[in-house]
Amino acid sequence: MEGVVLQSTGSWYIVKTEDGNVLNCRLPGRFKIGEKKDTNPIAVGDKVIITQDEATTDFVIDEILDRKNYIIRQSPRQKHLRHIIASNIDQAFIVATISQPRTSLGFIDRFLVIAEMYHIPATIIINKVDLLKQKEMDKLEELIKVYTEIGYRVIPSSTQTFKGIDRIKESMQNKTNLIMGHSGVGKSSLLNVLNPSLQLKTASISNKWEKGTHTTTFATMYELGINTYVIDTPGIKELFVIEMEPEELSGYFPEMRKVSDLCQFNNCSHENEQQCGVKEAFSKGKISESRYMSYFNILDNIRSQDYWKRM
Ligand SMILES: Nc1nc2c(ncn2[C@@H]2O[C@H](COP(=O)(O)OP(=O)(O)OP(=O)(O)O)[C@@H](O)[C@H]2O)c(=O)[nH]1
Ligand SMILES: [Mg+2]
Ligand SMILES: [Zn+2]
Repeated sequence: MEGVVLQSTGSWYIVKTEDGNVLNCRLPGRFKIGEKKDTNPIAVGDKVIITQDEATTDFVIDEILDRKNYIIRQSPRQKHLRHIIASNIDQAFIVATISQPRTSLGFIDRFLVIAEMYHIPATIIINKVDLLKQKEMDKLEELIKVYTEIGYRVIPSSTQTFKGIDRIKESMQNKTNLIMGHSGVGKSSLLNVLNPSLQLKTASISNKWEKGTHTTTFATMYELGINTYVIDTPGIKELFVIEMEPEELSGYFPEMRKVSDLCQFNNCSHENEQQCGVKEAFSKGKISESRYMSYFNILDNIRSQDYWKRM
């Protein structure tokens, strides 16, 4: 039987089969030794073949079908390992907030670079806009301007006033969607508004602080409608760009990619080189300051990873 993994807790895997049954499956030990650099051999979104063990009657995952794509992050606890967040996704959303909690532009940019790296279309949701005061509204306008100019879709939203909900719903239609962001930005709350029958657990951020935990603990795929799926994920504190060469980076900034033909060298780092399309575009105001800074921050970070790799 073929199925799709809805949730993986490490010991059990919840799989939805093609005929609509939801089964608890085990994973034979041989998979766990597979790719040594991954913390999880099977991720949400994986298409698998399952069989029923005749002796124990347990359902067992027999085979993982090729992944169309996947999105990975550095494992938070074991930095040399990678954690597959999800696979076979059509679109990724970052849920960010201007306050309560604040999401930095650097975090948004790291997310966008990772999505570009895996060729996954990305959308930015700015949630909790009902809380914004005038000064923060100006920030929101600026953010919308910066990112829409580059070509990203930005959707301001609120689970309180329902602003943006129809746009989010429409953009998720007929796709498998991944939702990521810091803890407390309202990822699960948004899904509850998109489909009230989900009844996902949510908690106020002061509650999260007290407990020091995330409310959502396992990445899980839910059905939002016919042929429409969404993967809710636990909040993440930090995202790092990994497994990228420094000279590739600007190719994942669409506004830099556009002008890098004008650089004299094709491996231009856009730092001190004389004839540089990116520096020129920046000086003309065609690349925003925050994006330009994010580029150099990520560049520094991947260079230092490279340094450690060579040690
Ligand atoms: N004012 C306001 N509060 C919101 C909005 N969306 C969510 N919240 C609140 O924010 C808090 C956190 O929401 P959750 O949905 O649990 O956040 P999460 O992103 O799923 O968090 P983790 O599961 O820990 O990653 C809850 O108290 C929600 O009621 C919004 O649009 N406006
Ligand atoms: Mg949640
Ligand atoms: Zn350059």
